[in-house]
Amino acid sequence: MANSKRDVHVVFLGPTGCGKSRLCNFLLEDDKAFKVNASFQSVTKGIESKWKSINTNNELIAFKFIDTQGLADTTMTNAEVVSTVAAAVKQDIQYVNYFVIILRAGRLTDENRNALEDIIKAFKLSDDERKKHAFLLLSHCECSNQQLRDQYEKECLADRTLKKLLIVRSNRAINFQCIGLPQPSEVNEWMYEGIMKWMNVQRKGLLEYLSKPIEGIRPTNDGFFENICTIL
Ligand SMILES: Nc1nc2c(ncn2[C@@H]2O[C@H](COP(=O)(O)OP(=O)(O)OP(=O)(O)O)[C@@H](O)[C@H]2O)c(=O)[nH]1
Ligand SMILES: [Mg+2]
Repeated sequence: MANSKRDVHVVFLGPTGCGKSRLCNFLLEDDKAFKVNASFQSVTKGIESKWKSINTNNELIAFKFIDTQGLADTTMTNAEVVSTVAAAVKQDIQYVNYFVIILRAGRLTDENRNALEDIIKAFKLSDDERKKHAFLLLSHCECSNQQLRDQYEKECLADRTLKKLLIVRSNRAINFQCIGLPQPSEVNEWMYEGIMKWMNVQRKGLLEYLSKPIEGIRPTNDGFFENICTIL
């Protein structure tokens, strides 16, 4: 039995098709929770959210995962998407514990860079205090070995946009992770076992990070939420 209970609200943001809905479904352990599709236009519209409770270290954590509409889409400007998403998030929850920013590993296109700059600006994520609420994930890394994942991390730390989000300790980005979440039905049968195993390792690592209360945060304007979250 858990001794205490805590709500953790996590908002997933990123360019269209980067894998936000796929990641939410994976964390929810429900492939049908949110619609996932390879499409040029944003599949998710506005926001969608779902709860999942997880018992860790004598604490029951009720996660609210908030999937959002992708930026850099062909039908709406980034400014329109950001304001639609921000308004919907504010209506849905009173505070955000973590903003998970997802990007497909590989070269950063101008469109995706602009989308990230707009996200960082809209939610003030380059601010030293707010950065503690940001987590950068590179998706589509299921075939990348440790050396390549380390190289991606270095490239992100050197990138003029991505480095604004990252918290660095001993030359490592602590709020960063590479993930690979192909649909199990599409995985090459020779690689299936290994990829499935790695997926479970990733789920555990990410949920552990998101479960940790954020330390050193100044109380927010009303003090009601103490030091674990931020007001939008
Ligand atoms: N191989 C691989 N495919 C992935 C990964 N993440 C997502 N995909 C696939 O990429 C496509 C787009 O994923 P979605 O989760 O729908 O992307 P999204 O960010 O929610 O897109 P929008 O809702 O349009 O903004 C789907 O076909 C997913 O199965 C990954 O890490 N590896
Ligand atoms: Mg989606």
